Amino acid sequence: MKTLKYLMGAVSVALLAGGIQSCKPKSADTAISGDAAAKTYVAPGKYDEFYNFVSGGFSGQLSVYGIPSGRLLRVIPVFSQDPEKGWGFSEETKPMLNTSHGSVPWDDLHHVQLSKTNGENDGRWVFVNGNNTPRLARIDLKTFRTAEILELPNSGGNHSSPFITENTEYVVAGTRFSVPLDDADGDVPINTYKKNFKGTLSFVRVDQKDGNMDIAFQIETPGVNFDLSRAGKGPSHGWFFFSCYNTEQANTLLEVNASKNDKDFIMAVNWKKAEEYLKAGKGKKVKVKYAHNKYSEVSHTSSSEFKNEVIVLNSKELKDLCYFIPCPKSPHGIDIDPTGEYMVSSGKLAALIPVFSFSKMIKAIESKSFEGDYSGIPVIKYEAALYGEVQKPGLGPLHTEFDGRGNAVTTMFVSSEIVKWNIKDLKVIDRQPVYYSPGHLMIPGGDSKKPDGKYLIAYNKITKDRYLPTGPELAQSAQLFDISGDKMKLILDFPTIGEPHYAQAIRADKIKDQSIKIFKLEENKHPYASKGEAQTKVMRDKNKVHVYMTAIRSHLTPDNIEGIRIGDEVYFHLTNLEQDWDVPHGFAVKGANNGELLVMPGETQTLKWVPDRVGIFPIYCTDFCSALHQEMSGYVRVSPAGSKVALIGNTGTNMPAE
Ligand code: K7E
Ligand code: CUA
Repeated sequence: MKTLKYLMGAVSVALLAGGIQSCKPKSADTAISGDAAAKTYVAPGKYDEFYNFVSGGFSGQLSVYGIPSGRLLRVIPVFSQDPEKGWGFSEETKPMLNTSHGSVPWDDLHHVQLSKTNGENDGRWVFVNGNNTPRLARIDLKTFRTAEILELPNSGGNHSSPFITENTEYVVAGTRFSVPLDDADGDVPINTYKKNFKGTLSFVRVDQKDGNMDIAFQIETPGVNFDLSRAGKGPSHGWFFFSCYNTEQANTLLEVNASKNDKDFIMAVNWKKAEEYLKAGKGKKVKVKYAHNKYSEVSHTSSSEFKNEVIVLNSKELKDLCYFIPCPKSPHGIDIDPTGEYMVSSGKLAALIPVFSFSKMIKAIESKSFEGDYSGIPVIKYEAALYGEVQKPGLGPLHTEFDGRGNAVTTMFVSSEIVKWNIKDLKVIDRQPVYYSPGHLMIPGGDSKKPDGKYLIAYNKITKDRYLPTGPELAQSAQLFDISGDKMKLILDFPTIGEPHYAQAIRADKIKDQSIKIFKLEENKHPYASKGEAQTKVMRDKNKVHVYMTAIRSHLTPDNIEGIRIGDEVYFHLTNLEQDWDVPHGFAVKGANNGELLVMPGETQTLKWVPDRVGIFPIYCTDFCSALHQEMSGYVRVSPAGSKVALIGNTGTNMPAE
């Protein structure tokens, strides 16, 4: 971010010299309207109007906030182990973090996409991206849990991801960093970037019944950096648009070397055409290795499958598949308005916002209004695709959302403001300061055909003086605006977890009634489930000991276990027998190296424990479940290797004293 500021220094000096106002934020107090508290107050016992799904950035998780209250409702673990939920610690969830590199228990999550039907949020799933070790995840909105994680081969930095088509046909992911493809010899000098490095765009098919993802095909592109993308909709359905930077193909000191070209590109991809090429067998099979992890809410277990092939279409060889549109200057985003006709791109180093017209782009392609090609791909003339430019919008435009009333709102990173402008006449209507340096912004449904233009949230990168100091690190600040009137009004600040990038929100009534409350015990297909205390037991299989255990208020069965020996691997398979909403039980054993469990009603989860010394080890429930929660405990006796102590597991029956 320092880099951007440094570069923007030059731009802003030039702008100031030209008489354009630099928009220093006013003081915080002046920006708040008098009725703000009433607008965000959700009385105790009342529900919020929207669920807001917010990326957790470097935390690798997704958080859910109620809007307008800004209350944190839940953190959904996705790409990182989570001690609050046991995610990645239980034997059942460990496979979800598998990749071709082994277990990767921490990633960087940037973008959030609600599933869509007819271009509107439908409340089935949320898709998110793992930015570092390229992965996509699908979260099921019945359970608010991660149901599937798919690794992406031939990718390095899964940033322009995950963006979805109008009916969730595809989840699409473009690589940020170009790299040699996985089947090429990657042991090449870095300065052979231009020759050896390639980009890829992955089109991942989504099964409409169960949401399962599968890589349908990838498109190999020239080596540039893909930053963000959006699907067309309505008239532009069938096309996908990606913003690209580093068209200079620099491999070092990108802050200078990738900022040389006056224009970079938007890449327009005709994915309907790609489907035709795929059908016609024009793809090339490429050897790769990637993990595909799925969680089942029936067996309460997950599994990893390793796959080793993808089909790649070549953007250079296959005609009419990809086109470039020049776009000033290192664009960070591309956003398509609700009608599907206007494409807004924000060059973060540009002093204007270009708006492209889909219909003009199609005409330009038909009439071959090209200015040449880039690595064999036609480059459409800028003016031929341009609808117009928003002049003097502010400094450092990044991301745009739409209010459904013909307006767009764009974040200005450098001038720390959000700017509302009209899509038709491209005139700025309103600008409001934010504190400070906004990245993404979010209007519920703001990327869909039907935005819910009542609220807007700016996700700011720099918090500085907004909250009480908490040492060198401060929670990132989100700011809620009422945008129902002509002027956008700041009504709430709230802190977020991790660094929020994109977020999406949906009306609560589209989700809340489908949210499940318990897992039905009789439907539990976990191989080690105990569906009643009568089914609990302790079984030895060589050095593996399986403890079939249950939890119900307020005891564990068994709670006295003997006959464990040094050298054993002990598996505690804990089934929560409760069939009541919101009564989890937890499990912990002293000395366990890999954490604890948290088990939902009707569910079974497993903790693996390898005792390292002889002695008595307490076990207990970690979730304060009842008045006698403190009594919900027991002991495990560990004896030396070769000991003759009998293997037993009891609750409430004492053996005769020795
Ligand atoms: Cu933060 Cu979408 Cu990764 Cu812009 S990106 S801010
Ligand atoms: Cu169960 Cu505390």
